[in-house]
Amino acid sequence: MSEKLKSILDKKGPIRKIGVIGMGYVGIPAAVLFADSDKFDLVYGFQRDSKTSGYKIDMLNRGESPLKGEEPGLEDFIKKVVQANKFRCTSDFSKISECDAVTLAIQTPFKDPKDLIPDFSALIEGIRLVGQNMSEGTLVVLESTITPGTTNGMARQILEEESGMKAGEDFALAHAPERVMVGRLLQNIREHDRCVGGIDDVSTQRAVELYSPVLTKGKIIPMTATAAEVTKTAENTFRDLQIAAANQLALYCEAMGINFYDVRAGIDSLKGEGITRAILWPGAGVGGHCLTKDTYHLERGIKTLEGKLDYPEGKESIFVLARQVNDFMPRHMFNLTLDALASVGKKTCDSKVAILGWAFLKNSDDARNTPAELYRDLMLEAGILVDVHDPYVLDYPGVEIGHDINSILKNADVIAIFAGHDAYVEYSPEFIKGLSGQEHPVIVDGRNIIEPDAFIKAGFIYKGIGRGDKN
Ligand code: SAJ
Repeated sequence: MSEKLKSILDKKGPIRKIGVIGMGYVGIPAAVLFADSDKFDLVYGFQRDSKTSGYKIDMLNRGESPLKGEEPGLEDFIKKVVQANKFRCTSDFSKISECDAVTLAIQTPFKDPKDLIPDFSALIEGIRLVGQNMSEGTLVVLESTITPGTTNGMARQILEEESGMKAGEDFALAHAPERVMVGRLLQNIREHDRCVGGIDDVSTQRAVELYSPVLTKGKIIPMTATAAEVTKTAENTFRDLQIAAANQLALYCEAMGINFYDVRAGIDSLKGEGITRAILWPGAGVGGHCLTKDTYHLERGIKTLEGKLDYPEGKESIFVLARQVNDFMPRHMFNLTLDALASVGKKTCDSKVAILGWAFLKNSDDARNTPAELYRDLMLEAGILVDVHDPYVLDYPGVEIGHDINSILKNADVIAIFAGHDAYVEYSPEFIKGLSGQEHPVIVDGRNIIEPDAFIKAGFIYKGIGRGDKN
């Protein structure tokens, strides 16, 4: 326990001013919830005034949300805290010096998963800006999902270099990983338990002071910074593993000519004490900014912490294998599509595919690492025309996103469902067939949202993930 840091914080008093770096899916809801708490006086949302994201600064200061998907309550909250003058968005990072606590919610993608090389450039730039501007006694919190060992390693080092101060003595440092999902950002922050891990007890306690006021149902789970890093990367890795298990079982069910969903209901029926089971859902693939990379952060943690791992010799990590199974699913959608086209004697070069749903999650505008991209690339390579529809995703680099379903479905030989948006559930076989103009259009359901028999009765060639009974 650093008495020095404790006395600095005691003199400084409670946290009143907060800085949140990174106005994205994590930073915006976090900032407005801090601002809405009467424990805190003012929250700065720090955003670089860049070509791609600078527009967010004025939007937020006008009380508008830059996030396009369904985010219940977020826009009202932004308006409320802006009108109450408790939240300001700025690109003036020198204001960090006024803050008692600064959180970083910046993307941590991987440059090359195979060699476990992360792209920490944006995070490092953010940490440098904090180090250059922070004052004595500031609490710095990393909310981004990071490789175990990063808080006490790289982050600490950069902050000490840039500030000339010592972590755990002159300033506090912690990791409090975000656990938000698009579509439920505010709810997740308030209702999920929050793991808070300091590099020392004083830092942990200061971070507990920061997060407690925003939790409604959730409770704080204090731990060490490294334990918090492993908790976050592992919980996403386990989710990815459970999805991979469902996908593998679905592929098996297809091969055996049975319905995965019957099997799932069967397995799910085993109830009772001591029986834990989470059979998740197979599908067209796993996208997003989290499950697609956190496994690699966990794997890299062993190296970063120079851990001595005892594991079956020459055997692949089941976590990495799970990644490969989930990354295979868009290719499986491609294989199902080719099988279906062949069954109606259609050549790929004369065919058109309509992809329904570019977002990686239903009813969201978030298309990061969307599984639909690999499928589209494979189709184009095979000489097939591809049109893409999504009601939420406005645009995407290198891909034209259509918003008029009539023109997207027009003359489509294949309809491939990649996101289960509510709008798509409403479309009847007659509506889709009418627009496709085909006698036997192909429909490939990657999210199990349509009723196979209704489409088969209407003359469709149906393919569905896990539907060995109908494919
Ligand atoms: N998916 C399936 N089958 C399933 C569940 C999901 O194929 O049964 C697919 C989805 O379609 C999507 C991808 O996986 O393409 C990811 O979906 P998700 O529901 O995991 O959404 P994320 O990645 O936004 O949220 C996860 C969550 N992690 C856990 O539940 C352990 C969320 O709580 C985290 O906050 C989030 O990652 C994050 O930010 O880390």
